[in-house]
Amino acid sequence: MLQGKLSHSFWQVEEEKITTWRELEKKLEQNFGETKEKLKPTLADLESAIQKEINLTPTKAGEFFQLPNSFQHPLIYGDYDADGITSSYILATLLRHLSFPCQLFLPHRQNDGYGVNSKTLSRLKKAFYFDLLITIDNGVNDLPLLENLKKEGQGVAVIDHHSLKRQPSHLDFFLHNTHTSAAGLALALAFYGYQKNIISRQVWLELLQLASIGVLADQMPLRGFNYVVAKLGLESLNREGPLNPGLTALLKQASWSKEYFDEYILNFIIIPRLNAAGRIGSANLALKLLSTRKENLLESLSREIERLNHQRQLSTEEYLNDYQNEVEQLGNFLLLYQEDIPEGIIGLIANQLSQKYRRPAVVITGKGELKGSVRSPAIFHLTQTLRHFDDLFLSLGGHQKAAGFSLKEDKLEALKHSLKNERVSLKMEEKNAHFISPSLLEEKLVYLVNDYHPFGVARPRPFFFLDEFQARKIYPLGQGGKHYKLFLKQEKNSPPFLIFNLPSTFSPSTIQKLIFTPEINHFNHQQYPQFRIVDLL
Ligand SMILES: [Mn+2]
Repeated sequence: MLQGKLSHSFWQVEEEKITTWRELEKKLEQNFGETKEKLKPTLADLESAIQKEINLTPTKAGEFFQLPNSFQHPLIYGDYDADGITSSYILATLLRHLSFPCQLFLPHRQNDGYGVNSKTLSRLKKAFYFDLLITIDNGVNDLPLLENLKKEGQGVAVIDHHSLKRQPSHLDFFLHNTHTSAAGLALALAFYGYQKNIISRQVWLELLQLASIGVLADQMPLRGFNYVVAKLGLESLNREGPLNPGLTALLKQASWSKEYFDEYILNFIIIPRLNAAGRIGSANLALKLLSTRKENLLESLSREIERLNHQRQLSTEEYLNDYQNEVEQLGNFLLLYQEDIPEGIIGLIANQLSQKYRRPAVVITGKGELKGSVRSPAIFHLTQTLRHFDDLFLSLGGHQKAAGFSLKEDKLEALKHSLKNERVSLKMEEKNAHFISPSLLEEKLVYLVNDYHPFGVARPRPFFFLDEFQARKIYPLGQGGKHYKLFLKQEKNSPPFLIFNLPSTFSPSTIQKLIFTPEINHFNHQQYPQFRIVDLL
């Protein structure tokens, strides 16, 4: 999003101008904490990350591969978001290749809630016959219940990445690590399956592609293991195309025809659609889509998911419009409570509000027992801040930028009061921009930066500041006079600069100081290097 003149305080421009390629390469290496040589990870890098970072050794993985010796009927208990769905699929595929076919259950966001509870468990026992319950992407929050189940003679395995309060005792298998997402953990197990020829290369690559989706969906820092998974997954998506037919069907319904895959397609096309199923329908739709190979089902399920995604977008907008006057300002917080907002979209609405007003936003729904979701664009730890009034909540969880809670309705006024008196700073994250000389504005800059893909959490996209821009040629793009392609006067070999949504206070010929990011436009199997202007100073 183009910030226009808003942004002086937002950009942190380096003082020293980069004038040589060597300096630039050093800057990028510093930025990412990696040398250029390490940017092409291999399976050997993945294996060492699995052992060192995920702490999954061959011996430990062996325990998992032994489970079929003790049990006959496994049931996977997953989660309703994109990480929960992809991790459940990866694990189920691995079990199938172990000749240990499993049943799958994903809880319903509204009806069951997150994790395992005794109500859902007794429902499960009636609906399925299983002698081994495998929770994935949940479980560490419900250890007492699960340990009890184990005491009653039931097999229990837990694979989870949420923060652990204490070590479990007497489970049949326990894999826990907070460095990656559940899909990352499932993939680490599948890696040993691939190594032991339990799964073929084709299946391995399909699972790798899906794991890259799960890791990005849960916003894991793209360093070490997560970086290798994301990089190898995207590489395979580009080389082999999507290997999961459900993914192909989903992209077709989304009218995504480009042959090129990057983090944008994962973050903005695939992940919201997988999540939409669990937000306003049932996550089982998305899991079924990934699992089926039947043409008619691929068609009908992907169509239904596309419809749900559209509905999610519309209802987020509708509720925002209908209730914008109901948003209360409480100190530095915004709060919206309406009992009829669907639980699946309160996080999306909180996100929109926090982006629009640049302050933390709380959106609450329900009656009796309320559910809340909080998002913040500012630099402070949201979940830790909310813990200041921990005693108000029935439950509270989350991380720095996002939190979720449940609360008794009679505590709502106390919550409002506490938020109003909570003094959080509204300082926004500054972004770094390297000051660059026009002499480096060549295609080479685009390709150097491109090697560091994918960008994301803990792996920020590089931005550059240019203070002596002069346009040689200006071409309007499309109608409306808002988008332009500009060519630089000083460097004849420079790729074009593109600007979208030029604020009306600027004319393209007067642009002098700008922030841009190098990128490649993939079109018709061709690569077009370009510089996208993201801000004007
Ligand atoms: Mn997860």
